Amino acid sequence: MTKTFIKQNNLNLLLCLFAAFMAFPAWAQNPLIMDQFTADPTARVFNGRLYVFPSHDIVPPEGEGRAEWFNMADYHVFSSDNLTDWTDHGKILDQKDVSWADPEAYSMWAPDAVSKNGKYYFYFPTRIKGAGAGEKGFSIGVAIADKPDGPYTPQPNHIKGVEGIDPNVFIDKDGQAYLYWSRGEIYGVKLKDNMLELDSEIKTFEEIPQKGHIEGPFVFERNGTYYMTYPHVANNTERLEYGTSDNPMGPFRHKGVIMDESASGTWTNHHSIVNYKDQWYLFYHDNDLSPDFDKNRSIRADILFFEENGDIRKVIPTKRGIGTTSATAKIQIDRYSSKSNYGAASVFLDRLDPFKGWKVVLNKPNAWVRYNQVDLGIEGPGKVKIRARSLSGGAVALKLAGQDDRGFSEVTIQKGGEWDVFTAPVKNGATAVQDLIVQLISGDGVEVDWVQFEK
Ligand code: FUB
Repeated sequence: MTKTFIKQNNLNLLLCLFAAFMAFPAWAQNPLIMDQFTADPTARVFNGRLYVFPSHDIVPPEGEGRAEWFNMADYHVFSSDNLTDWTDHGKILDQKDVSWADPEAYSMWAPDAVSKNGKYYFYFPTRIKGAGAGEKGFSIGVAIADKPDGPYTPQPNHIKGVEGIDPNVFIDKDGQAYLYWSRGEIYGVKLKDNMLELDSEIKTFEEIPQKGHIEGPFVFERNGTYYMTYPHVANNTERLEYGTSDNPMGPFRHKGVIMDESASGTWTNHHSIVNYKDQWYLFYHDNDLSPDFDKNRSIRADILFFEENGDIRKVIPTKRGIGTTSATAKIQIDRYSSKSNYGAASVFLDRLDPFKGWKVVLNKPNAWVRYNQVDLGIEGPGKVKIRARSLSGGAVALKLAGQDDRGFSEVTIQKGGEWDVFTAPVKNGATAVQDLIVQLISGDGVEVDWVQFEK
């Protein structure tokens, strides 16, 4: 991983310089962001656009930060209006810009952002200057902006009376704002209209599980029910759980699990739940771009459904994620929705550099992967390009879900073993939003990086 770490540091520097001048597009699928580590995503809808405020895990400069631990110096904000194309608006706050914070703590942990009275309030935890180590040294600060993507001006002091991490602000329908946070337990309090000061006694939610680490509260309301959701270690690592109440200050009745422990073994999870264009989504994180170190995380998103009685249906993490992919984009079929249970796998293009992404390996007769929600347009494409390689040569068929013949295109991958782009014509009739299947139809093995359609 050393090479990856050095590359990541250089990349961070370049990104900061670049971001200072312009916003630029990021990637889609899971993980959502492919050019830097991101964690603890809070998704919010402002002015019809979805914004994500994550933490920004980094590998700190030599001799700084804390080895083998979370290291975060700043925050970026990302946004999208189609959940596929993400814009990185660049850095919105740095530990060095916060006068009350330890500028060398690398502890800009999980944030939140809300809008009130035409302003944007960004809540972030970090370590207080001179407070020493450990969660006890943390408080929560606020930075204010006129636009969701900043510039944000931090308040000169942290919120008086708050010690802890993982701020979450919920504004009820009557305009009352509540601040929740964690430090061993979950706490909540009313906020004054200025969004900067406490306006009630602090309540400890003792009804929420007391055994096993708990943090990261996220409260939202749906149909008059208040959902308190949080990561909790019931067994080995954090899983996402929730309780409900008819009052934002509880008591909350424990209801169940939203997402099981991560299959990767990543110890933390941290999430938010948002409704965008009439669909609910769960934003969370895992260690996709850092398989050997779970403190360098990557944000993900998947669709979330409610049962008729208001219960949350468990979310199964996917590679495919959310949003529709244009057929004319490089479709990363290694982020598949499903695959045959034989001869199909997603593996890194370069194990030493996860930021290069993945490829699909098809190496058993008829092995396939399926990638949902590809927009082929009204007229449909005329040609397909595939970046692929095969030692002994082979061919893949492109099919639409439900097509049982050889599909609407067949692409021959010449024998050789070097990566190349292979093209083939596409039959008429492949139009609209469809689920795409890529299937091995001849040869012993083919690796595919991406698929892209053209007119
Ligand atoms: O990102 C640092 C910490 O890890 C967060 O504050 C926690 O919620 C956990 O995700």
